[in-house]
Amino acid sequence: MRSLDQLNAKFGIKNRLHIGTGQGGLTRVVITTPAAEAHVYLHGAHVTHYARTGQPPLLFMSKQSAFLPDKPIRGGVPICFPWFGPKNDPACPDAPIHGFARLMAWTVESTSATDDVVTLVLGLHATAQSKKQWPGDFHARYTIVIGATLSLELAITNNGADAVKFEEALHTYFTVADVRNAWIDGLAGASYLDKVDNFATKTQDGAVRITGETDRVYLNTTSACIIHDPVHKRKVVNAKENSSATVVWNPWIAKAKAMSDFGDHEWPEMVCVETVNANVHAVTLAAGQTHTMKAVISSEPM
Ligand code: TA6
Repeated sequence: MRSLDQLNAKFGIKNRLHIGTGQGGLTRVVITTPAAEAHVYLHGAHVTHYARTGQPPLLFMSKQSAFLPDKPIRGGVPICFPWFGPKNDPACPDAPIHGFARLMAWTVESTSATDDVVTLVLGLHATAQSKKQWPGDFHARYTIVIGATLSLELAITNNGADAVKFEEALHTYFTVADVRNAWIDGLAGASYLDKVDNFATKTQDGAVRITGETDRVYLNTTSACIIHDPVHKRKVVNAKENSSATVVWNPWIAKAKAMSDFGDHEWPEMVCVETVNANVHAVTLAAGQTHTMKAVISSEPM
């Protein structure tokens, strides 16, 4: 693996992109543009921070998150791949929740900058270890564009001889001043699986408001979601491409207490609105083909 000096010599961009040591000694890319700043860890290709200049961060990060090579980072944008949730495979009892991509070391494939934006491309290939949990011979390419918006594009290429089926998610944790005062538009009328009610199928009536533990998989929806945060006086938009499901999650009180890497009192400060292909929207990819899913996050005054 390249040293930090070698990485910066090859990929660093003066005043725009620097690769250094972040929390837990993990390698972190710090990106600065006129409109925004961002932090990205090579561990899991994990975007942990994105803030428009002069504004509170748009992404939530738990103050209790682990920063360890064998643990997922709690907050920001975890990448879920090649499955979402538990693997539910008796042959693979140790399979990590949400797949292995967020636990693996990604590599820097390229960097570039214009006056307004910085682009960072990270890559991940199948390994002998990953194939023990999922047989796909894949290459994942994650293109992160930092500017007045945060653009995240996950491209999965099937380099194997057989078709593969996978699930994927950009499991984005958004910051809100108080989730009890926020609401989410964009899902009205959508059908969802309610994971806190035995996966019962329900229909969303109007805006989504968080009044307790919330864990919903909205199906057949390609809509952008708008998180209204009246306290921060801003609307945060999660627009997406090639994603047919959206997950909304807040652990609320009991679940927050049950997570060691999440503060007991942090649940009001966040809501996950996730860009997903899972469940009936799992992706089947023929040999040699590439599937791309994208989320574009932006904010505007309310
Ligand atoms: O996307 C919501 C969810 O599937 C919840 O059920 C909860 O498990 C959350 O993801 C966090 O999962 P994690 O493995 O990151 O603790």
